[in-house]
Amino acid sequence: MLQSHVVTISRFLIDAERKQPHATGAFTSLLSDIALAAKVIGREVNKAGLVDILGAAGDENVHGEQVQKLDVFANQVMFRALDHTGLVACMASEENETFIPIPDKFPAGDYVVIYDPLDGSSNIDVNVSIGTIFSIHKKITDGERGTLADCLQPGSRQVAAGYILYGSSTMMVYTTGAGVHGFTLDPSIGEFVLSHPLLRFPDPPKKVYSVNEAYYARWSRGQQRLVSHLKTDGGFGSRYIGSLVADMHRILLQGGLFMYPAETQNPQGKLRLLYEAAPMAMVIEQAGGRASNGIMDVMDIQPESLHQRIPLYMGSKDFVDLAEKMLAESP
Ligand code: AHM
Ligand code: MG
Repeated sequence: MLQSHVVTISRFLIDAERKQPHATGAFTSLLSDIALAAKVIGREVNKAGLVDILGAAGDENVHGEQVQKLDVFANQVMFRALDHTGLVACMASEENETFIPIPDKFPAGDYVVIYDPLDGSSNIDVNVSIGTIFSIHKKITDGERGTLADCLQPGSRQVAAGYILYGSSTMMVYTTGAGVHGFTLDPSIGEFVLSHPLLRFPDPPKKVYSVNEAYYARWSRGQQRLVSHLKTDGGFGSRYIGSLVADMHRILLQGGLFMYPAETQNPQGKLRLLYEAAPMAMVIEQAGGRASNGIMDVMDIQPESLHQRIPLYMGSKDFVDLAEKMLAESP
């Protein structure tokens, strides 16, 4: 029996829509479509360990069907959940080199959806949590259909952003600019239910930093000093999963500092502005934290290309402030 206090994501979205006098329902529909894609991707992620039994990627499974790589599958699911809706002007995906127009056979809409369909996918084989990240903008060009320029907008112009974490449970966390809300998938009813309303970074935060310290020798002097300070005088502990959504989700719930700095082999770091940094930054700021490239707010960076990378410092505000200060002292 459905307990009376259970709030599904659909109900939550409809309640939020009712509070907006001019809402058309488009936005509610868009987020519902993403939630549906998340359930489909989550179902396949949960079966990933069965790949030896059912067939590996590129093989035929026991049913004689071709088995797809999970990140390719997730990319298609996101696209197909949104392409026909008439709500989307164009899309961009970390898996596609160029921006993705809406097929001519479908009407186009006002929203631009940018996503990383399966971030951390190298963790799939070892059963570690992975995630989907999404970012939504309004189209800014005049044409009927979206263009590359519509995708290259700074994070501050996002109208919504969020992520789905495929972990010990599947969670969808998003913001539309009025706080951050988390929903946990109840597999018994197949619904995301509100489990973390109005998420805020804890105060005081847990002193934990999250970085791939194996790159220490390739960091700037400032970055080396920062991490040395955190673990000695700062009294920080360390946790690094190597899966952005999982690392960031932990930091959102407990506090801490996530870093993917510049290093000599990757002078702009590894993570991508549009697919990873900007959407995470919107969630983080809405939860009272900060996201920076070490010099300025991620949300203020004007993207120059679809797959642009940036160094990334995100988490509890005081820790990101400290990182910026120490990086400026010895660049
Ligand atoms: P991907 O987009 O190819 O999956 O790479 C992104 C992932 C992030 O989830 C994670 O924060 C980072 O790569 C880890 O990189 P590294 O192995 O260099 O520490
Ligand atoms: Mg990624």
